[in-house]
Amino acid sequence: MLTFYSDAHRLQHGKAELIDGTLKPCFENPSRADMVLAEAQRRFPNSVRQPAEHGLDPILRVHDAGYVRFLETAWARWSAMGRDYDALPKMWQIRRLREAIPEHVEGQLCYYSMDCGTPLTAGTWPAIRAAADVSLSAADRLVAGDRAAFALCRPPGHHAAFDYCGGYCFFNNAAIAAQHLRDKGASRVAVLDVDYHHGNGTQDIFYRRKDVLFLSVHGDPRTEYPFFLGFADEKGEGEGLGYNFNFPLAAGTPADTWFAALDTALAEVDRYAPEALVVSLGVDTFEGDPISRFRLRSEDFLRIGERIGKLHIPTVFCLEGGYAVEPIGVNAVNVLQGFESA
Ligand code: SP5
Ligand code: ZN
Repeated sequence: MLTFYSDAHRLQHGKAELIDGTLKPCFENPSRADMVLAEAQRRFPNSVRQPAEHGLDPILRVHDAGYVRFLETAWARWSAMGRDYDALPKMWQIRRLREAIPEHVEGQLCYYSMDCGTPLTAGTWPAIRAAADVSLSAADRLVAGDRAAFALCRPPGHHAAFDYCGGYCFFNNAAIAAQHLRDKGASRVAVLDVDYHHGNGTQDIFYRRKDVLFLSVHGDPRTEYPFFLGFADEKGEGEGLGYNFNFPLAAGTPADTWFAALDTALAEVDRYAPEALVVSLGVDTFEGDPISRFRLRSEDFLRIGERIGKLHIPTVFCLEGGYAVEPIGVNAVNVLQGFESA
């Protein structure tokens, strides 16, 4: 399968995130994509392509126009105040505070953010535009008739909702690809999220819709980030009721239990019979991940790909999390190879 990749990911290189009470070097950094690209080139020679520019329209199909405009203008407004360091929010519009959007860029940063682990930098805007183009270009391969494509997205996307960023994510690359596939004629699209963390952003975007099925296997939000979404009783709303599936698993869950949940999710995908599948491919389920607590080994990622491949649905893989940098390439590309061998 083809891999879509842009060097522009490097422009998103935050200095620090707030984690465990201190500012630490960002776990989500450019070396992650370097490792995945090197492994994709090694195992699938001559398979890497540049994305095509798609403009803002496909992004505005799933994101709020005010939020997109904020991301486009934020760095210029922040740096105009003489700040040459990354922007991080430090308060939230929590219970009983006013919902009005502030005028000041700092207030807007707080309004449009979910956490303080997602630095907005000088290069965020071009990097997230390129990541969206990467996922859109991969989706275009399915429209052209390919069975699968890999979007090597960075920064990741699945925590980004209709109108907020967080969890290292700004634009929801997987949701943008899923909507694009709908707009190009697929009547039903499924998004399967296997990242360690719940795909709260993707769930948010499609929660009231039945034309996009969302399923997520992830660490139980009672103890794991993002804490405030991802429970099993979130089933969708209105027309979308019955088209959202969450499979929260306790931190420490071993591979066999994880695969049982994956099989239940895959059975739901099969029942829905989508014309296309988007996989939010986080590999932070790996036993060696520094911020996550599942126990998958590198061989297990081959099995994930095999099981998804057995569905025989045209599939876009979008890279999400995975912070054990040395093995991230082997783990991610194992999924692709398992898919191709199925
Ligand atoms: C795309 C993605 O995987 N985003 C994940 C964002 C998670 N950010 C907060 C993680 C907090 C983990 N706390 C455990 C610290 C271990 N020392
Ligand atoms: Zn994750």
